[in-house]
Amino acid sequence: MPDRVRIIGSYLSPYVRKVLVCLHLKGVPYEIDPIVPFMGGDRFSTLSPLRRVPVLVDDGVTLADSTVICQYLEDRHPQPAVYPRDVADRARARWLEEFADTRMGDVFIWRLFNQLVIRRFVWGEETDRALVARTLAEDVPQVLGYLEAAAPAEGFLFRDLSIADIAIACFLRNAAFARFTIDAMRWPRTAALVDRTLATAPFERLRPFEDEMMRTPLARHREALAALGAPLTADTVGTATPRRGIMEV
Ligand SMILES: N[C@@H](CCC(=O)N[C@@H](CS)C(=O)NCC(=O)O)C(=O)O
Repeated sequence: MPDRVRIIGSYLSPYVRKVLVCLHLKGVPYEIDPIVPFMGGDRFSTLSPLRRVPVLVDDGVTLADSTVICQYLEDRHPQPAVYPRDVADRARARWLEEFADTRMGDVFIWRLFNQLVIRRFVWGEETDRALVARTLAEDVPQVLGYLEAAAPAEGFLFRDLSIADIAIACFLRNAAFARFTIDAMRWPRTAALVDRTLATAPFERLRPFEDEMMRTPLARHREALAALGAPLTADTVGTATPRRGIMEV
């Protein structure tokens, strides 16, 4: 359907979520092929050379990186803006988005979520408990300490909801899937900022699909999402057999 943006990627990916939240905020219609990247077939490799999600296909444009996609959406659909207007604030918002995508991705996805969810449910492997313990004791406090110094007492990081708040909250949503919540006594501003962000309409709209994915076996994801009325694509670039990723983390 050419008048709808096509997104490839699971509702459980924080990078996919970042893009979906931007689409909802901007009111851009989309359809989704909700695969986890490890289940992508050969067509997925063609669309996403790093075999990562999200992928956006729109009007002849194919993009395979959430940051590039969000900037494309901002250029295509400037209002409402998700990047601050002021040049310095816009740069700082992009930096916080980058911090979220790299450092928070490393800590919350590749260590916690990967160890506690992906390894078990995709690969049937044991969790590395020592790695999880070390991450919780050392890396998580460092990340949250950094965010606490940047977080506002009220409202969002740059007045209106921006890509910075969105990116940060996306990772904490996955952390919650791995049963992690921010200690609000120790990092009160960050905890409140994330709560405020996750309570916005776009995050709320996505929540039922995410929750359903967390309790549904991979093979039944599409069927379960269809029952909930998700805007699914008619076809999929997914297959039944998992493949290891091609990138070193
Ligand atoms: N820089 C990329 C990172 C995307 C990413 O790492 N996505 C994960 C899913 S949460 C993925 O596809 N992992 C599969 C792999 O790395 O093999 C972006 O912002 O889109």
